[in-house]
Amino acid sequence: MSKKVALITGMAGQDGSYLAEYLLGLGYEVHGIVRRNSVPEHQESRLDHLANEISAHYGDVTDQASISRILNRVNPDEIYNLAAQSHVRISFEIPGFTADTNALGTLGLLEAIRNTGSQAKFYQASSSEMFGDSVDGDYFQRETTPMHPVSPYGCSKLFSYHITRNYRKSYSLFAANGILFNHESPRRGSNFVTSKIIKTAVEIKLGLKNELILGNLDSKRDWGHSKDYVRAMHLMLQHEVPDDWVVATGHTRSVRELLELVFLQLNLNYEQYVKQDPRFFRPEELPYLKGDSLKIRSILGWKPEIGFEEMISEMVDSWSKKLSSGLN
Ligand code: F7E
Repeated sequence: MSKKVALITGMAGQDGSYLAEYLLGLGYEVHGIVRRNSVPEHQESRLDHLANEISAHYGDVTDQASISRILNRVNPDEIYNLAAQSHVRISFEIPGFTADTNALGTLGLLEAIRNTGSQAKFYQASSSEMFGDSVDGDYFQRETTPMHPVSPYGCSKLFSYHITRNYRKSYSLFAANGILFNHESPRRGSNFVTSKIIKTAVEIKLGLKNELILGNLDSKRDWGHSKDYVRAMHLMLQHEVPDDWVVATGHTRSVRELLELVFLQLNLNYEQYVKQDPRFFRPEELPYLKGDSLKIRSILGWKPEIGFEEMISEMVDSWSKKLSSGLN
């Protein structure tokens, strides 16, 4: 039997790199789209170890011609749209770019699928940020919870969520939405709160820094591991019908609890080092996320395998190794 072919947009990101690894392990031929970057070393560092096994194509979801060309060339069975401007606070500073990439980029991909007659199944990386300040009476967010986003990022992702559903119905595309809650790993960018806290705490431990400057410490998030979440993406495209699925751990913790845990692992007291700066607050904050992933657990048999403490230890170890060997 010939190999299944997958195309991943945003392959050089945290999730893209784990998904590429996972699909290679399942015997897929893996293609990915990577954007041009002025520092080539930054472009594919998460993919270096896979360089001989994957095919990387220069392109951009905002460049319709590049997308159609790659689609025709690769002829994928499955497309995973992970390309995005994924930083929520930064989306307030570059709302137009965020909307072009995260919203119109998805529309362009769906149009390319429709126009090229591709039979590919389509995965859209939707986000818990779409819920905004909305939560059900039992303090969970789930597939049926109303969505009231509170950031340009959340608004752009909500457009993509709806256009994916719209193309599913209008043109009978196999187009699925994964509504993923926060997910982290040693490959998480260092300006997201988990990596920022862990990296800086390790720097403090090594005597390289003496303070950690943060924004809101009271917001709560449902943090899982990226490796677990890419398995969920793949499962959604193996189901007989396309649908929308929440992926979450069902536990929520505040940024302050995360701080305590990380500093404790390094035998430090966070209160001696943490300062707050309005620069890192958002014009509108999403205060609370806790996901109910009963649907994907019961229908697709997915469940997370890596616990929160284990993930944090893995990230602390990884940053400790990188920083004590002079890498960062
Ligand atoms: O912030 C607070 C911040 O940037 C988490 C993305 O993957 O998940 C992610 O979005 C919380 C927020 O992630 C700092 O205000 C405090 O309440 O790690 P984050 P996020 O905004 O939740 C969703 C599901 C996505 O889809 C996104 O793509 O931490 N916080 N002080 C801070 N956050 C940052 N980044 N930096 C601080 O200094």
